[in-house]
This record gives sequence, C-alpha cells and structure tokens, in this order.
Amino acid sequence: MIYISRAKFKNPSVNAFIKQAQELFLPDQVYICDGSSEEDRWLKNKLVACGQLTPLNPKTFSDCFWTRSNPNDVARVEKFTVICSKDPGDAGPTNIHKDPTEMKKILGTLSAGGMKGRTMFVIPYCMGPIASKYSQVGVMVTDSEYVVINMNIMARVGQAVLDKLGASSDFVRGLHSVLDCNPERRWIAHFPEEDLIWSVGSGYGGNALLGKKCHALRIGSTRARRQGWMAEHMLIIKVKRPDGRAMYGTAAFPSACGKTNMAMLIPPAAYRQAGWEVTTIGDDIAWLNMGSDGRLYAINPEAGFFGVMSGTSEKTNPNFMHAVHRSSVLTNTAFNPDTREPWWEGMTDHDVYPPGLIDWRGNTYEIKKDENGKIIPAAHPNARGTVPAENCPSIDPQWDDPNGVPIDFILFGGRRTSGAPLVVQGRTWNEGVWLGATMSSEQTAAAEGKVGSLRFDPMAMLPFCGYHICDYFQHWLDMGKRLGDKAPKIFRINSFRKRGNSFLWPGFGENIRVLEWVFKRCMNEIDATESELGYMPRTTDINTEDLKLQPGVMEEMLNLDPDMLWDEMRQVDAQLLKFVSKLPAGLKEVHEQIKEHVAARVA
Ligand code: GTP
Ligand code: SPV
Ligand code: MN
Repeated sequence: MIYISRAKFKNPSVNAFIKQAQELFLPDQVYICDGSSEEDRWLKNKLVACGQLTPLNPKTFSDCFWTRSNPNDVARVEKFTVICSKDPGDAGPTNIHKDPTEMKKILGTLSAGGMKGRTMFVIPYCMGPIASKYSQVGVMVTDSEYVVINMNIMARVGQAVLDKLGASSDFVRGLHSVLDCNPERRWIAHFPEEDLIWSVGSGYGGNALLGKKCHALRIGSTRARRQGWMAEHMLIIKVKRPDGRAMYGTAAFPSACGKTNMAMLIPPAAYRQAGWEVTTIGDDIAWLNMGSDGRLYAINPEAGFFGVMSGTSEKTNPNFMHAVHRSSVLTNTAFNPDTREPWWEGMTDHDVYPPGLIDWRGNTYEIKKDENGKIIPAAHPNARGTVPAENCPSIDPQWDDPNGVPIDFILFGGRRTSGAPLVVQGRTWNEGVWLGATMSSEQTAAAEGKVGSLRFDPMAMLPFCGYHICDYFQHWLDMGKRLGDKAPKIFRINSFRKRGNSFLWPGFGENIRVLEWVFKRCMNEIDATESELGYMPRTTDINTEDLKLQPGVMEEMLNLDPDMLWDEMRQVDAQLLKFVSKLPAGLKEVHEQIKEHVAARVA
C-alpha cells in the first residue's frame, strides 16, 4: 500500500477515519489532497491522458475541460437516496428510510474491496468560508479524480481546512466510491446521527460531490435543527436601488426552476442606467444563522456553481456564460470538434447544430426525433458547468464574508403555468411559512390552461430535507418566533405562467420588476391589496414600462381564479393529510384560515 500525503496534519480522528475507509475499500494507494493548484493540474493532466477529460479551446475556454459521465449516471437519484436514522419516524413521510445497521451491512458488502487497483483520494473540505464560525468541515474519500477536481471548485479544499479543523473530531465523514457505476448498486445514504454520508455507484453531481446536497443540505438540515439555524436550497442575492439602499434576499425554487438565473440577474438597460444592480452571493444553498443583532444572516457554503447549461445563453444569463469560459469543467454538454468548444441547446437564439458535433454520449450527432416528434438533444438536459464563484462578473464583494449577509426577504417559487400569481406576500411569518410549505411545481407537460396535477415541493427541500418534514416546518415556525419583528418578509413568486404556449412574464432580468415591489414592501413604502393568499400588488404597482405586455396580461398574472384556487386548496389538503399526524398546529391554523377565505370566495 502506498500512502501519499501532500497535506500536513495531526488529527487522530481523521487518521482513524482514513484507516477505516482504507480497510473497507482496499485501495492500492491512499492520497491525501492538499487542494493546491499543482495537485489539481496533475489530476487534470492524468484525466486528459486517459481520455476522460478533453481540454477545450484555450483561446475561448481558457483552462476548461469537457467530460461525459456514464450514460446511466446523469442526475441525482432520488429513489436510492436514503435517510438512515435509528427511528424511521425521524426520516418522516417524504424520505426513504433505511435501518442504519442494515444499510451499513448492504453498503459494507458492496464497498468491500471496491477500490482495489485504484487510488483512494482523501478530500478535506470546508463548506463556507474558512474563517467563518458558521462553516463546517468535512472529510470525504473517493476513488474518482473527477470528484476531486469538481470538489476543488465547489468547496474550499486542502491544507487550510485541516488547519481549521486542528485536532477536532467535529467533521462530517463521507465515503464515496463509483464502484462499477451500476444503477443497481447505487445508494446515496445519510446517517444523520453520525454525521456520516456513504455514497456508492454514482460519480455525478449531487450523488458524488458530497459537500453539496448530502452534507450542506441533508446532513446540514439535521444539524441546523439541532443547533438552531437553517440549511436551505436557496440562492442569495443583494439588490441595490438607485437611491443607494440595498437589501439582501434568498430564494428557494426547486431544481431547474431558476435559482442560478435569478442569482445572476442583470436588470434591463433602463433599470441599470437608473442605478439598479443585483449581485450574487450564492446560487443553490444558503446557511442561515441568527446574528448577535437578532437578524438572520446567510452564508453561501459553496465556493462554486454547478449550473444547468441547457438554455443558458448570452441573452438568458450573460454572467454565467462569461463565468463558464474560464477554469471550468463542462459535463455532458455536446462538443464541437472543429472549434474545440462545448455546445448545448439554447446556447444561441436558434439551435444550429454544428457539423460533426459530438453528443453527450460521445457519438457524432444526428438530428433525430423521439416518438412525440421532439428533437433528441445533443447535450443532456442536465448537462452542468462547474465554475469557480469568483469567475462570475456579478459576484458580490461580500460573497465570502465570514459573517454572512443580513437577509431582508425570502422568496419561494415554482414552475406554475396556471393558477399561481406573479407575486404574493405572506401577511405574517407563519403565513409565509405556509406559502413555502404548500408550494408546488409542474412538469412542463402539464395540460394547458388547467390546474395540472401539482407536485408539492415544500420550500424546494423535498429531496433535501434530512429529517421529518413536519419537524422541519416546526423549525421554520420556531425560527420565526425567535426572529420576531427582525424576521425577513416572505413572498411567493411565479415567473412561469403561460397563455397557450408562451410565457406571460418575460422573467429572467425582467424579474427585477418583481424585486422592486418586494423591496418597497420590505421598506414599508407601498401598501398592498389583500387576497386569500396574502398581500398582493395592484396591477399598476409592478412597473411594466418598456415591456410591451399584451393588454390584460398583468391582470391575468395577478388574478386568483376562485375555482382554480379552490382546486389547489383541495390538493394542498390532500398533501397536508399525508403529514396529518404531526402537522404543526401553527401551520394547520394558517391553512384552515386561508381555506376558509378561499371557501368564502367560491361560495
Ligand atoms: P438547480 O441547479 O437544478 O438547482 O436549478 P436552478 O434552480 O438553479 O435553475 P436554473 O437557473 O439553472 O434554471 C433552469 C431552467 O429554467 C433554465 O433552462 C432556465 O433557462 C429556465 N429559467 C430560469 N429563469 C427563468 C425565468 O425567469 N423564466 C423562464 N421562462 N425560464 C427561466
Ligand atoms: C439540483 O438538482 O438541485 C442541483 C444539481 O443543484 S445537484 O448538484 O446534482 O443536486
Ligand atoms: Mn439545486
């Protein structure tokens, strides 16, 4: 056995963990990462040499690489993502629970000798700025060089982390092996009582970059509840107004519903010229702690973005487009061998497939249609770019402030083609919690003009809450009580309402117009009308100048159709019924009140 440690540390708990992992996986080599750029370079060269990474055109994509994952391994797998708490009741109705002892037996058998002939990399990482008291250290082992180079972008990695940890045993342990990348031997298992993650059989995204969803959200949320803070699936932004005032806010939208885009929002020209500015603190995860002044402070636990490439263009998200051209890793996009550049659907206005294009599976692309007549894309729809946060032109100077930024507003939102209004504000914290707890999102195939079958995704945390969802709701209510009148204001927004096949709201940069109203509400500068769901703008309260909206569009986006609302209430009822044995009284009370108001309107 060869043991290489570039990092220097004296920590018996880390050593014990490495020894345990080594005895389990039986690698030929153990390599402890120091996170240096030389080490990163060496690993990338190694992957280029074996054909796993393709260097991109250095003139246009400097120090960037293209790679493809196993075609059976392209996204998070919720079916095999499990919470192994001792008591099944602690995982609750929204998680798949496995008995910890049994799961360890299964994983132990699968993992035994799984790294024979390979190197086991040990990655000491820190979620959050090294200097922040809110940050957390993790130590993960992996047999994937791809995971190491991605973790180097997504988290703070290496010597500085070990220095921060010192001799402490307080770190999240992560065991990861791709094994033979077999979907039938794939588990993403969490042991919240031991701060342990054990992931096998996948090498992609949230399944494998253990700092992200596994640590920062699933394990993180259980720690947050115990310790009185919040771990959320939220972007973090700063919004600056022409009068120089600034606000910080967070927004929770389900996966692929616009967080990265809003995090990097560029206001339209007239707004920019007037002095509006949005800067980015985070695009996917927020850790929220109560500061000594009683306000809620957010840090971004990540150091990079793992953003969806499909649909990303100079038009929709110029900031991310710019950021991805330097020191990034592109996974499962297509590749243009002529220009040596990556390619994906929606990169330009109209998809013009370059000749000789290599698709995400590594084959020469041919335009083919599926059984519904839809073009089979060349880039995988979940193709992602791993990008250092500091690449982003809109990155806020305070994005890595150890104290975090004080939060004024929280947005919830999903993809709703009908029914859900452009924006509504909870009258109280608890009503805001209800807006988040009952939020839902539609699949794009939802029937036009009808309330489709809604997929509920409370606070966009359905796949990420590591404990009983009702305890999570209660934790939200408790946080509100502690924050009192210093609590952020809560809103629910929807940029995806449609008429026929087209979106009613232009979204993207134009969402600044909604943020403008949110800003005014937080500053107590504008009153609102009251609806069954909460405070809403009058149709003239949202600035639509230069938008050329069709007549009646704002009315439509702010209209709550009573029948649709009632239908939604019944679906919310059915949803909450699943949690009935443990639904917090505070939430139930709000729900009954809102339902009563809706019922009165329908009657
Ligand atoms: P995860 O990284 O999976 O958590 O996703 P995300 O929430 O960061 O979503 P992202 O910003 O990557 O957006 C996903 C898709 O929604 C992309 O195809 C975007 O082009 C599209 N999208 C984002 N914002 C808007 C919007 O305001 N309006 C419309 N119509 N589409 C949007
Ligand atoms: C999400 O699915 O919400 C993501 C991508 O941000 S992953 O890192 O794979 O979870
Ligand atoms: Mn996400």
